[in-house]
Amino acid sequence: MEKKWWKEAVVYQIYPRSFMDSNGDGVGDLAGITEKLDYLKLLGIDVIWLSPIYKSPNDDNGYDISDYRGIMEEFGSMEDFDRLLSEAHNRDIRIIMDLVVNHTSDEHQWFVESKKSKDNPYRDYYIWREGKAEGLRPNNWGACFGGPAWEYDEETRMYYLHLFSPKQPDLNWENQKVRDEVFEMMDWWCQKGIDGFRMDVISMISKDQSFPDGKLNGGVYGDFGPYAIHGPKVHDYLKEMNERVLSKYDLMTVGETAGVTVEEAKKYAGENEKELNMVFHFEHVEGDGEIGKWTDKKQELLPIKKIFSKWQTALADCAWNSLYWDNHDQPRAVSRFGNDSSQYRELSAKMLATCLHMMKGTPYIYQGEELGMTNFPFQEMSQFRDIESINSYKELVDGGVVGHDKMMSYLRCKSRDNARTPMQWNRNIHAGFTTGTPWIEVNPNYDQINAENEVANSNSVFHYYKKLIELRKEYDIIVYGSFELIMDDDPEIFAYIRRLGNKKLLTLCNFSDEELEVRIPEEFCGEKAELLIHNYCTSKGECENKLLPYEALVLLFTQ
Ligand code: TEU
Ligand code: CA
Repeated sequence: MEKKWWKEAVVYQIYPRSFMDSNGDGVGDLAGITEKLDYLKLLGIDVIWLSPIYKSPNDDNGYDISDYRGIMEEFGSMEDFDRLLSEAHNRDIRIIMDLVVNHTSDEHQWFVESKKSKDNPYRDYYIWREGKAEGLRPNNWGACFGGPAWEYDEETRMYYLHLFSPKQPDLNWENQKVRDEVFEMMDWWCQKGIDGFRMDVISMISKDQSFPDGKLNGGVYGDFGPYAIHGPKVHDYLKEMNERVLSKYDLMTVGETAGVTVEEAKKYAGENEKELNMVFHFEHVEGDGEIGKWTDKKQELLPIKKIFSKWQTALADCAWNSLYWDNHDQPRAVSRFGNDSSQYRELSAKMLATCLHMMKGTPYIYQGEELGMTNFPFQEMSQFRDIESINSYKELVDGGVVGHDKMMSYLRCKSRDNARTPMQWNRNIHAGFTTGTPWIEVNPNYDQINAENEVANSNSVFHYYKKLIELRKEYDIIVYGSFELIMDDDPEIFAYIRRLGNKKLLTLCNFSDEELEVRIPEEFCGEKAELLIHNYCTSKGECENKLLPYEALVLLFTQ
């Protein structure tokens, strides 16, 4: 496998709104990020993925962009961005930008023009269709944040497509001019010296132009999935993007591709496909829902393990994996996959980190994950800011599908706002995130869980992540070794072997709160082993046959 810097890197995702507020307006900003670069350097990460910082009316916290070449006023200015980029580069930290080009904001100048008339030069920048008949939408598709995917416009008496909110109209990628604009804009950022892109819902940019009705699946609206995800021309468009922009620079690219299968991923991220470096699949974070994405049940390990193992094996020689437990759209990893009780929070956060970082692929850390930050104890709807949470409540509770209490339980478990509460820096008011009033409440557990404590305590979750990152730099086998799942059917233990040259790496993780018997494979017994990392302080023999609650360890064998 070819060596690449982005295969050896660890990425840290920043959700700027919630990272650090430098001027007391309650909203995180670019200067705040710059202030914290030394913290990130100490952690040891190589790349920052910046969630959107562009001009935006914030219907979806920046994922609705009104100017791709301007900075959101709340976040600062272009000078602040340039300073952040150069200060990051001074510390050997690269920055990749969120590229949101499936849709724009309805306040983007292109859409403002597009709406004006049927013969406006920007009309075909978006997807306009006549209704099927008077008062009937072009088809039955539903939007991701609730309601129909078509919005009627009085002015020209036509509908425009929005797969997300009505304030996020979909761009028409069929139009060469749209592609030209997007590629020029990307090139402009590359010229500035950025290091790559995370591409928002990039799998949705090509739509079946016959716009057929979707299956209802028991709901009111049809599923656009088969006609708008991995659509007919998506790979042509990405090849064109690669040829015209990506191939001219030394970039890292990762596509957000919900619903992607292994076969499809090989097209997006295959080593010889000339599209992207890697994709985010969603199989381990989706599919647990009872009503849509909503559930309040804990996921079982077995299916998760099978999913990871499938991806590890399937992409082994032909593409590259991304590795993540959470991001700004998902609940907190330790609350979801670990155990956030005071007894097991730290142990299970470290266990999850071990399990993920020792697999093959590029690991992504979501801000606060390195502190073991938890979900938020939401009590009432007024505490939510996320359009998805608020709309889902309206649709499901006001619509009589579930009761208030059940919905609150769903939201506490899966609301995107769990990930969006402010970063917990210290024990000062609002966790040191802001001197003003934070745009969303700070988790009340910040007096115990905060960066200052974590950095000061060498046994913390933070220092554990730091160690994992150091190990990746030291041992090639962690980056390039092959992967083999062992103890396949064990419902509580996630164990695997990596191999490279004369080295073998054994990772053992207990996902339960019980002490478990474990049988270490014969081939390891009696061999000389080095304990690379361990989340308990006790010593460990290589053939020990017990795993303590949430225990995780990594053993290196050299032949
Ligand atoms: O998310 C795309 C996506 O697939 C979401 O529908 C995701 O499944 C959902 O948030 C889970 O609850 C991206 C961004 O990451 C998200 O923040 C944006 O809201 C969305 O695109 C629209 O740009
Ligand atoms: Ca601010």
